[in-house]
Amino acid sequence: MSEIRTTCPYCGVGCGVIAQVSEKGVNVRGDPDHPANFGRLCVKGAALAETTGLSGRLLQPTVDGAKVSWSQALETAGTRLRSIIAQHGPQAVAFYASGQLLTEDYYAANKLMKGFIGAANIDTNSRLCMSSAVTGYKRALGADVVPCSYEDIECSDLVVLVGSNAAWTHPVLYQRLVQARQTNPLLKVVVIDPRRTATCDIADLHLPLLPGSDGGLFVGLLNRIATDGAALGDFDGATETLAIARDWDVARVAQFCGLEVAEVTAFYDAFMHAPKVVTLYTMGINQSASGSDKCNAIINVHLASGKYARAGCGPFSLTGQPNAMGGREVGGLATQLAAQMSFDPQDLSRVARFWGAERLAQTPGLMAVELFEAIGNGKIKAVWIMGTNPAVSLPDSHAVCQALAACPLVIVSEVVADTDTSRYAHIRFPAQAWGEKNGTVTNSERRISRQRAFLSSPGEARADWWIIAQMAKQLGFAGAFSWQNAWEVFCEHAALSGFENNGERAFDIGALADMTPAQWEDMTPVRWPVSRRVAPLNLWQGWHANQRLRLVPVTPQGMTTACDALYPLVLNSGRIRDQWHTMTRTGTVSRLMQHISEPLVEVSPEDAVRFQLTGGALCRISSPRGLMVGRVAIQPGQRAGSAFTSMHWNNSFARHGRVNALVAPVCDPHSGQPESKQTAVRIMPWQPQWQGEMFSRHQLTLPGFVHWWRKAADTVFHYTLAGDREFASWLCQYCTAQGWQIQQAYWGQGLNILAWREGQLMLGFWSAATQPEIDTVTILAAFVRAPDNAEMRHALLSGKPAGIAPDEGAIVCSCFSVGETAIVRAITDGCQSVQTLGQQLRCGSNCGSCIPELRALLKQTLTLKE
Ligand SMILES: Nc1nc2c(c(=O)[nH]1)N[C@H]1C(S)=C(S)[C@@H](COP(=O)(O)OP(=O)(O)OC[C@H]3O[C@@H](n4cnc5c(=O)[nH]c(N)nc54)[C@H](O)[C@@H]3O)O[C@H]1N2
Ligand SMILES: Nc1nc2c(c(=O)[nH]1)N[C@H]1C(S)=C(S)[C@@H](COP(=O)(O)OP(=O)(O)OC[C@H]3O[C@@H](n4cnc5c(=O)[nH]c(N)nc54)[C@H](O)[C@@H]3O)O[C@H]1N2
Ligand code: SF4
Ligand SMILES: [Mo]
Repeated sequence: MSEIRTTCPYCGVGCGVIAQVSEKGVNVRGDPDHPANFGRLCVKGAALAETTGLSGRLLQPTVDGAKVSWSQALETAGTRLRSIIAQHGPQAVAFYASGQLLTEDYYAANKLMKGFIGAANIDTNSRLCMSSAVTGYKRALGADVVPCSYEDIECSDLVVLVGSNAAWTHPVLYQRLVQARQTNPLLKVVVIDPRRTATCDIADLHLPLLPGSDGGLFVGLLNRIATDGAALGDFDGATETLAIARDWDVARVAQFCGLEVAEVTAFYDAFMHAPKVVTLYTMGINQSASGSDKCNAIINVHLASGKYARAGCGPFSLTGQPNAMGGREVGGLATQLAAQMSFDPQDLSRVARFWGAERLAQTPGLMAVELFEAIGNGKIKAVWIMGTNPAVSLPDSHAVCQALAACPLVIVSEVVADTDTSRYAHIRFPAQAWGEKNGTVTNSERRISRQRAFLSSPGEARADWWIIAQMAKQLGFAGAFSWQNAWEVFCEHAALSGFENNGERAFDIGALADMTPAQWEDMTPVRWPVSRRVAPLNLWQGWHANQRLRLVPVTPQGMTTACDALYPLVLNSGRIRDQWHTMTRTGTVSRLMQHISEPLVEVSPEDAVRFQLTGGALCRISSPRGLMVGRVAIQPGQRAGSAFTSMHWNNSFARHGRVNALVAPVCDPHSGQPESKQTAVRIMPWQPQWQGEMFSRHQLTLPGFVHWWRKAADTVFHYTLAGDREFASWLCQYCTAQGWQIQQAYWGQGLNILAWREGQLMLGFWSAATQPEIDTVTILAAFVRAPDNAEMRHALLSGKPAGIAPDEGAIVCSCFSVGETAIVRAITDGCQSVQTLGQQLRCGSNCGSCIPELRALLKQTLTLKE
């Protein structure tokens, strides 16, 4: 049995993982020595072993739908790319990469595109995620430097979480905060979010501000700091910045943000009185048409108050993806050069000399949304997409899909065979997945960790950097891409960061360039800089030419979208606890689907009345761009006038599940980041003619008139269905065509169907006027071992055979599969705290992500009991 230390491939916390491989399979646990997590894992990390199976994987290259060898695929891709470049020039080519690639992959892609193809049209999904934060830091500090570490959070007096649902999205870091609060009861927590999230569980103060209004809140705070006597003259831009802030008194802020004056004052007092403050900010701030200004409004208050560059202080943008930071380091964004350099003449010359590149791109390239617009209008004729699923994650999905459908050459590097994006690919390259690949990632606190392979590569899967290097050879650049392994790529990247760097450039890991292969193998997590010069980061000097930090004048802006009588509601979108983005990996693990298995649309009780919505019923949400179907969840923590849904569902897991079908491509003018969090929509109840649940041994292509969601189940495919047209005849025809025997019966208001092949249950369908209540456990058991006699088969047809275990309810604790029913029962029977629930049922005793929900159930059930 071997044990390998590696890093979790999900969020930017960057937890260390120990993977064990034995005859029994893969087992993972948290690495107790990793400084990001000290042994903890959240539920997604803990379920990593379940994602290492090969079902659904892309294992062989394909060209125009046919499986081919690597040499055929590379040759065809090379010929087609060369011909497009020869005819239309390098600007007709684009790469669209991802913060989920390893640093080595990312470095290789950036080098090929900017240095050798000779255009800077390489952008990444980090444009949808971190680019406002990058702009914020660069404008204030002169470089993209995150000036905080996780320890700062633990030793602070006040932690402000703004636009972050860290309890669900950075769970291990959140648990570190929970623990710090237990050790230090004086540590206070403020959460700023239009909705009451699980993160609010530990908040001393929650400000449910109007969507998009954060700029006003922080500009008003700067006014308070100045009024209380801070010396703002120490910064460039102070006069202009303060001139605007002076107009933002508490009354104006309260009105702009839709908050009470007392709430705003309470926050300002807490900030002023706490000697040390860390502000954590993520997508509620970045994903906005004024996202970079909001980032600077936050940085401004930390600089002006001096709560910066010392332990327990600072403006801390948390990265989302495991290697968003690595992407920023290698210059993966179209607006940067490699090693965090810019397009100024000195940097251009330096990079060109280092690479030996004769046609290095001289100007920035197109940013994500512009890039897909350019594909749509035919300016870009070839795009290579690696490690991201833009058909789901970019705004205005229909336009993105149309653009891809019309693009003469779409290449996709993927680990999964079928995604919404790869359906448009002419050429598909199979990439190594987590557990198979080697390289480095950098987490939110600038800590570089190794990802190490512990599984051999299945089929024809190859490392992403290798695929890029092979393509470089096809295009005639073999000499500059002759690496034999990821270590060589990393050393080149490290050397470039230290090349002619006397401290002018913050990103310097030059000292790592000399690592031997053995040292690289044993590399332990390290925060940059790791320079050859002994020089720590001088955060007070920054990296502007005049060595002064800047306050950036911010005029607060609300959201861009305007609600009106037709589209009266603001739709907010984000993450749920147990899913990762477009679900290609987490969506197939049944344990991770038990918490929330459908696209829920959370509305306030007021809006439920206003729009005649019933909790648990279906609804349609639409904007001028598109439509989405979800299930209504009435949430008192939801601000009236806005609704929330997740960003995860897509055409591989649902019909009409993509939230980005509704979102307009409105972007921040400085960072190019789209406003994914605020879209004006209309919401309507949908009462279909019938609703059904279906389990099938095979994946089905359902007819267009049926609405469906696919859910992970262990042995079979589970679909939730609904429709306005009769479906049973289609289904019977399908089963008959397979040669299966059909058993059907009208049951209540619905029709139920079972299909058998030689005594084996192949498919089961249960329908009703509303969602049919069925016993999933028994049904799944019937797929493993078919009922022995006709009576039991008939009972199965009812969907709720008698004498079976009661329904678990929604799974609250995914680590130990503990359902709501059991938890409520335990509380009714006397459990009064999260601890006793943990002792009795084990729930909440592993990763702790479900503790906010356990607390909510305790509160709710104990109140009912009283
Ligand atoms: N479980 C899980 N975890 C993840 C991911 C995942 O897919 N699943 N993805 C990772 C990635 S790439 C990222 S970027 C991070 C994102 O991490 P987060 O940013 O924490 O996640 P989101 O749910 O996108 O949005 C955070 C919050 O912003 C709030 N918000 C919306 N509008 C506003 C506003 O105007 N003002 C304020 N103050 N708040 C607002 C939303 O209500 C939401 O609660 O998560 C990472 N972690
Ligand atoms: N409305 C709305 N839209 C959003 C957001 C939002 O909050 N609201 N959030 C935005 C944010 S912050 C982000 S980060 C994006 C995320 O959106 P995406 O990046 O599009 O989502 P993923 O599902 O993570 O896509 C990663 C793809 O890479 C594949 N993959 C995994 N590992 C590898 C590998 O090693 N190599 C290769 N070649 N492929 C691999 C996966 O199978 C998957 O298809 O979505 C953005 N879109
Ligand atoms: S907190 Fe993030 S990095 Fe850590 S185990 Fe969970 S998903 Fe992985
Ligand atoms: Mo992200």
